[in-house]
Amino acid sequence: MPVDHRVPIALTIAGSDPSGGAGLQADLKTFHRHGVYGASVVTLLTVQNTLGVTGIEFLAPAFVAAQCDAVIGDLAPAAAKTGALGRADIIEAVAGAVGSCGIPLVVDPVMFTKHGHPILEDSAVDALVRRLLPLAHLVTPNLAEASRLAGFAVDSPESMERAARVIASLGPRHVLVKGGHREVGAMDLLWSDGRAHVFASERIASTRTHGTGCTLSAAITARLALGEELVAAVAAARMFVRAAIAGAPAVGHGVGPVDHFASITPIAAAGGAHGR
Ligand code: PXL
Repeated sequence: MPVDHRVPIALTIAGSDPSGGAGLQADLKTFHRHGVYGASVVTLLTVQNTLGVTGIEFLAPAFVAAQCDAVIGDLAPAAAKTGALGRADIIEAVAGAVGSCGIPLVVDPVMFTKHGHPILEDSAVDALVRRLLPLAHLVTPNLAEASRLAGFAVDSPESMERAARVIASLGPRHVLVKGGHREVGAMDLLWSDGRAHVFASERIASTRTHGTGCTLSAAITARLALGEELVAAVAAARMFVRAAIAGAPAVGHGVGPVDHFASITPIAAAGGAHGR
């Protein structure tokens, strides 16, 4: 007999990393670790391992849109995120498919992989800004992405806040500028409802950091699907990624993945405590 219980559902719209550390594979593992049922719409395929990316192939925009429609129409996810989108026409297709569905959308504006391989065509940044950022509940740029979106160098706490304000003016409700690539410490800045929340932590020295950005935005999305409020979700998702970096397993010969088995903080749910 099937058990008739409901499970929170989260959707990722992202690229595939066959080595399993980043992209939609990291998102699904992170959703699962949070007790959330994960669905995934594929936008592009990479040939990739921990040593780098050697190939990329894009799916047809209409095929991406059809996947979104199929999953959203049937499963009604409680939250969604986007990862690597690749090209302007895929962004247009995704924006068209998710625009009217009212699901809180976390946009990870992925532009490059850890090895510096472009995963968003330069010409697609304009489509990202025009079509996707206005739909975003939260956008999560790292320093390089924040610089590109804001149009000036972002390399200090002061410029992170300035960039967050500029990016917020492009339409997203909340902006998380991730400072993890600064050498001096892991400081992230969340611009939310007209004020800055600063999250500062000691930097963890590790070369196993493949997929940290994907894992962070997926953890936030999972927590939103569970009914957690945004600031609490960001704080707890950061802790998950820190634990995942600290416990990263030995996988592959290059920049290895983080530990998707890391412990999660219980959900501080406003609505539905899920208790896993
Ligand atoms: O972490 C960014 C990212 C997103 N999506 C895919 C990736 C990567 C980084 O490697 O491979 C598919």
